[in-house]
Amino acid sequence: MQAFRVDDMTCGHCVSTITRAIRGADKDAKVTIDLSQHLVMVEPTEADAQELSDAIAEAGYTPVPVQAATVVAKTAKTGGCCGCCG
Ligand SMILES: [Cu+2]
Repeated sequence: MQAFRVDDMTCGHCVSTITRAIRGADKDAKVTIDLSQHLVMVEPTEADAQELSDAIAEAGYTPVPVQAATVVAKTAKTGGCCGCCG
């Protein structure tokens, strides 16, 4: 999995633009976006990290590659909970 932090992704419009950009680079990619954490996670089928990053940049955003393992660990830690019951 490839993961990017995109700090200038701020709303649902950005999410759909970025999703479309990634699909343009890799049409069968599985795209998971966490808007609150500004995270874009991609399960690519043919594009590599550089191509995905370029596609996001071409859409007008600033992707910062992050370690997928870090993202998973962080997500696992917070779980599906909003934090209200932690
Ligand atoms: Cu937006």
